[in-house]
Amino acid sequence: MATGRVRTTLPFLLLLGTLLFAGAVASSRERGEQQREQGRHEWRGEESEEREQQQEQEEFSRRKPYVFGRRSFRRAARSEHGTIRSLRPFHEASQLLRGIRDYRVTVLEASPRAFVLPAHADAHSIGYVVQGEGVVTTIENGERRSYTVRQGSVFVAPAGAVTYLANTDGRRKLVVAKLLRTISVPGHYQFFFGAGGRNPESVVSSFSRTVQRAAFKTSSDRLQKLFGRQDKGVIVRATEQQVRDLQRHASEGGHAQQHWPFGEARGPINILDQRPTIGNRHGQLYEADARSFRDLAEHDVRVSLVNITAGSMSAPFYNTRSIKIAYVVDGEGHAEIVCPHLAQQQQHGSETQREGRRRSREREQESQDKSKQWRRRRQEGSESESEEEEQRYETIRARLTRGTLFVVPVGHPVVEVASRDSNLQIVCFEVQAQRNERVYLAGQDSVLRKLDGAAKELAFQAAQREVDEVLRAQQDKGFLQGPEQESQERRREGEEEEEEEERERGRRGRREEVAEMLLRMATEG
Ligand SMILES: [Cu+2]
Repeated sequence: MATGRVRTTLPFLLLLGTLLFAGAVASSRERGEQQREQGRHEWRGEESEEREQQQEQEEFSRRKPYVFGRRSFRRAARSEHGTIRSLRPFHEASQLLRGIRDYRVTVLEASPRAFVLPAHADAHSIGYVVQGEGVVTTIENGERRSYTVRQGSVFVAPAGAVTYLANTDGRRKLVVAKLLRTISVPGHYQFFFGAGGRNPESVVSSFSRTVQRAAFKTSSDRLQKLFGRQDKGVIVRATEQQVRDLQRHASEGGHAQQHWPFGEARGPINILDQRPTIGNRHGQLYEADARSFRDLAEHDVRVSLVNITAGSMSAPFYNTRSIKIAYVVDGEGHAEIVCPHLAQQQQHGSETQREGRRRSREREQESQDKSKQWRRRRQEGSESESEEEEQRYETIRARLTRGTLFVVPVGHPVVEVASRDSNLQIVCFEVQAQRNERVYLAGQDSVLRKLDGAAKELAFQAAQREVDEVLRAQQDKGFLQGPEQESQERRREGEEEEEEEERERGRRGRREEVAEMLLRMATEG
C-alpha cells in the first residue's frame, strides 16, 4: 500500500516541480517582454493602458486560443498614410497552434494614393484585397511585373522578390489581408529596403563607406545624399501623376477561366469573378487554389471568400487536412468551433487553475456553453473514474465582427452564423490545401447520411428508419437557414440545459449526447 503511494507521489512531485519551474521561466520572460513593451510605448508616448489590454488579451487567448480580436494585432508600421498591423506568431499565442507556426497574418491599410515602399521579405506572401483598388509590382527573375488589383484579388509575392504597392484610388482606403509563409526563422519575418534612406533605412547604407563607394563607383557624398533623404516611413503619399505612371504599365493579370497548365497567364486572379464552388440563397463560397491559380500551387494554400446571407449559416463541417485561418472582412455574426483539446486541458489542469479559469470565464457573458455546465457539474463532485475515458468537447463560441481572426484546426467541426442584420464575409487562407476535403455533418451531403444502415443503427442505437428521417430533414447543402432569433435561442438553450441536467442524473454517456447534438444540428433550421 505504502510503496504504491510512493510510486504515484514521486511522478506527481516531479510534474509539480516542472510546472513551477516552467511557470517561473515564463513569468520572468513575460516580465522582460513587458518591460521592453513598456519602453517602446513610453518612447511612443503611450500609456500602460495598452499593456493592460495585452494582459487581458493573453488571459483571453488562454480561454479561446483560436480566436483573435482586432486588438490582438500589433502595429508593425505606421505613418500618416497607412498602417501595417501584424498578429503575433500563432505558436506563441497557443501551443495548440504549433501546426501553423510558419504562418503569419498582417493587414495593410493604405490611405488614398498611398505608396508602400519597395522591399523584399524572407517570407512568401499571399495577399487578398479586402477593399479598394491598387497596383502591385513585383520584380522576380529580373523582370518587373505590375498588376492592377481590386476587392477580391488574390496575389502572390514570393520571398525575396522586391515588391511595392500603391493605392490608386483618390478617395477610398486600400485594405489588404496577407498570409505570410516564413521560410527562414519559423514564425518570424523581416523586411529589407534597398531603396530608402533614414526611415526606412536602406540596407545599402549599412555597408561600410569603402564598400559602398566601390560597389556604386561613386563618391560618399553623392551616396549619402541619395540614401540619407527618405524619412517619411514605409508608407508615403504619391501625387496623382505618380499614381498614373505606376498604373500605366500595369496589366489586369486575371485569368479566371483559364486553368494554368493550358494558359500561360500570370498575375493575380479575382476570386469574386469565379463561379462559386457552393452557392444558394443562404450563401456562397468562392475559391482559388492551385488548380485555378498557378501562383498558389507551390504554396499549398487555398484562398476562399465565404459570403453568408444575413440570418443564414454555413452547414457544420470540418476540413480533412487543412488548417483554416479565417479573417472577417465584413458583417457580424458568430462562429462555433468544437475542440477536444480544450476539454482535455480542462480535465488535466489542476483544480486551482480550473478554478481561476472558471472565475475569469464568468466575467465573460457569452460563455454560457455546455462546457461550463459540465465543468460546474464536475465541481459539484459528480466526476467518476470512468469519466476520464470519455470523449469530451469544448465549444468555442466566437463573436465575429470586421477584423476578427479565427483558426480552425484540422478535423475540428465549425459553423459560421451571420447576424440577422448583415451578410457575413470571411476570407479564409487554408494551409495544407492539397487533397483537402470539406466534410459536412449536416445537410444534403452530410457524411452521416453515407453511413451503412447497420452502422447508423449501431452508432445511434436507433432504428435506421428513425435515423434517416432525422438526417434527411435538411434539404439544403453548404449554406443553411440560420438559427432562430437570439431570444428564442436563449430560451431553447435554457430548455436544453434542463434536459441535459436530467440526462446527467440518468447517468447517460457523453457519446450519446454527442450523437444527439449532431442530430439536433441536422434537424435545426
Ligand atoms: Cu482542438
